[in-house]
Order: sequence, then C-alpha cells, then structure tokens
Amino acid sequence: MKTALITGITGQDGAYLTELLLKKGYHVHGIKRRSSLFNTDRIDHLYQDPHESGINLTLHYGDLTDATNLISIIQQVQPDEIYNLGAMSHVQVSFETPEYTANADGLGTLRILEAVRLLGLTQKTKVYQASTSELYGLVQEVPQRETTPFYPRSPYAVAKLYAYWITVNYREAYGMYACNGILFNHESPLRGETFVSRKITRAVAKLHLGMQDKLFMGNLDAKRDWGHAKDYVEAMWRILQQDKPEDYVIATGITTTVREFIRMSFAEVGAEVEFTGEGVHEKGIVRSVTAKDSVLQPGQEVVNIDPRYFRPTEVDLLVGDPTKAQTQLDWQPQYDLPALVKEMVAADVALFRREKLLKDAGYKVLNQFE
Ligand code: NDP
Ligand code: GDR
Repeated sequence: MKTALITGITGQDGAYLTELLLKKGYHVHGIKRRSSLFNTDRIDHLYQDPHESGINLTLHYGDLTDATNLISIIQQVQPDEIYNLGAMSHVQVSFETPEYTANADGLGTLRILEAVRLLGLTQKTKVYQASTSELYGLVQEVPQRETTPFYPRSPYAVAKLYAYWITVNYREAYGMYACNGILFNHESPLRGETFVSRKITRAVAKLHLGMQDKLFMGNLDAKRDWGHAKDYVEAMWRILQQDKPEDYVIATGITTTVREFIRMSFAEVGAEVEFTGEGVHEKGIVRSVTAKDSVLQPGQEVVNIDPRYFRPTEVDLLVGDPTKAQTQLDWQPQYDLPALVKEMVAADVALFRREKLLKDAGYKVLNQFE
C-alpha cells in the first residue's frame, strides 16, 4: 500500500485528491490546521471513525509555517508521495497579508523539501508542488506553456515563484523526484466561496430563489482558463507516476471572461442577462426569464461593479497550452466549461433551496409560539 501525505487536505483540491487516492488504495495522511470551528466539511464523508479498524485516512494537526511540526509528521508518516497543496491561496487577500503569504506559500514549500532531505528521504519521497498559472501574470506569450517566462503580479504569485524554483532546485541539487504542476484555474462545487466562480454561482442561485438582491463584482474583463478540480487532481497524481520528474502545465486551452461566466451561470437558471454601460457603471440586467420557478424579473438589475474588488495589479489573460500533459501524461479533462458551470449552479441551487426550506419552515414553527 502506498502512503501519501497531503498538505491543504481540507481545501478544494485536497478533498478531490483524497477521494482519488483512497480509490487507488493509498493510505492518505493529511495536515489540517487547528481552527475554532470545524474545518473538515469537504472531507468528512471520506473520514472514518479513528476507533474503527481498516482506517486509511489519518489527519494530523500542523501548519506550513512550523518546520518542526512538518519534520515530525513526515518522519512519522514516511510518505511515498507528498502533495503540497496547502497555501494562502487567495490572490486579492495576499495584497493584505503579503508576509504571511510568503511564509506559508513560499517558505512552506522549502520546509517540506528540507524536511524530506534532512530525514534522508530524498530517494523515497516524491514531492508535488501546487504551482499556478498566476506565475505568468503580465502576459508575455499566449497560450502560456512550460517555457513561457514568468512575471508574477501579486504577493501570492511572487511567493509561489519562490516555491516553484526551490522545487526545481531540490530536484537538480539532490536528485529528488520533485515536480511543479502549473495548474490553471480549476473550480467545482467545493470551491471556496470568495473565488469568482463560486461567488457567481452562489449569487445566481440566491437571486433565482429570492434570497439575495444583487451581485457586486470587480473586473469583468479578466479572462481565465477554467477547468474542473476533479480533472486536475488526476493530473497531479499522474505527474508523480512518471519515470522522470518534470514540470507540467495543466489547462483546458480555452479562455473566457468573467462576464461570460456570469451570463452562462444565469442561463442555467433560465435567465438571459445582458451587460450595459462601461467601467464602474457597467450593469447586468435580466432581459428574459424562461424558468417558471424563478423570482427573477425582466428588467431587474442583478450585477453591479464595486471597485473594492479591483486588484492593485491584475492578471488580464490566462490561457494554457496543455500539449505536454496530453502527450506525456496522457491527461485529458472530462469536463468543459459549460458542464462545470452546470454542475456548480445546480449544486448551489440545491444548497440554497434546502436552506430556504429550513428557514421558511423554522419561521412557521416559531410563529406558532408567538
Ligand atoms: P484552498 O484555498 O481551497 O485550500 C487551501 C488549503 O491550504 C486549505 O486546506 C487550507 O487550510 C490550507 N492552508 C492554508 N494555509 C495553511 C498553512 N499555513 N499551513 C497549512 N495549511 C494551510 O485551495 P485549492 O484547493 O483551490 O488549491 C490548492 C493549491 O493549489 C493551493 O496551493 C493553491 O494556491 C494552488 N492552486 C490552486 C488553483 C485553483 O484554481 N484552485 C490553481 C493553481 C494553483 P484551511 O482549510 O484551514 O484554510
Ligand atoms: P484567481 O481567482 O485570482 O485567478 O486565482 P479568482 O477566482 O479570485 O479571480 C479570477 C478573476 O476574476 C476577477 N474578479 C473577481 N474575483 C473575485 N475573487 N471576486 C470578485 O468579485 C471578482 N470580480 C472579478 C479577478 O480580478 C480575477 O481576474 C485563483 C486561485 O485559486 C489561486 O490560488 C490560483 O493560483 C489561481 O486561481 C490559478
């Protein structure tokens, strides 16, 4: 049985990767942070009672900013594979917490690699580093591929640039099997609520059900190459199963504006949304509604711009060239953007329909006692 250690196991990718590795028969260990609230929602369905026999998912408390803790976990687990997915992963938040982001995302990667080296595991333990299309930042070449020069545009991306190169350096200096997956944006119903895709699908579901009045957005012109997290964790695993350690771009090769993502999401609840005006005065207005169960009305203004979501430096255009992954890893995504949007909107409509039902029923029950 192979043993994998996942940092960031409680995140979107951690959850999908855990599911994949458990299906492949791995014993999965994960590092979670101590939190005042439960933070394992995304993996609870995979977790067994530790008192039961045959456990193959083990969680450890830890943090990428704590080297002794990482050394101790890696020594205990002796993993065949480490997937370093843990990070302060929100680009806009990184402008407000640049030093912490550098520590967790940049130095955190060094701590993992150094722990493997210090423990004498360089020939046993393979390391996957969650690198990002944000490294490309200011457009140098389109589509972006493994050889495209980097030009990071946020404290997050600069921290990830260090992580990228320290991974390459440990591979070259110590002969480690250490690789970067340069993953373009990938989303799912498990996506964090403040990333643009999930913010949109949640808002569309709530607007459709009459639980929200408006969606406030930042830069609608930004273009992203969006895929499904389920497809992307498969690529992570494949990257660690090759004869030679190498770095790979994982992308769909298709780019779409944030504005179009909004239109596609509203279409899923039977509403056609049109954009008028420019800059901060741009608005999204419902033109027609075909769904009978929607509270949306033609003429309703559903999208406004709020400049506080603009970033000090923006990444305008990302579109990846996945040729190397397709040919060398035989990786092919199963989802396209329409299928991803459909799944995300449907999941959020189901989520908020339940919440609304409970709320409405709760008020009725409460009223009986008033
Ligand atoms: P999430 O934000 O959903 O998950 C991040 C995970 O990292 C969470 O489990 C979080 O824990 C954990 N974490 C945060 N800070 C620390 C820390 N100091 N020590 C230990 N763990 C920490 O991100 P995703 O799952 O979307 O992304 C996974 C990785 O891939 C990240 O490194 C991200 O930067 C990178 N990436 C993501 C892309 C995407 O489109 N999703 C694209 C390219 C790269 P907690 O739950 O406690 O907050
Ligand atoms: P990104 O993802 O910065 O690409 O990083 P995000 O979904 O946050 O933004 C994508 C684009 O949408 C624009 N945008 C908004 N973004 C947010 N969050 N909220 C808004 O209201 C809004 N309005 C417009 C942004 O300006 C941006 O251009 C994600 C993260 O998962 C990183 O960890 C990962 O490395 C990269 O993807 C690849």
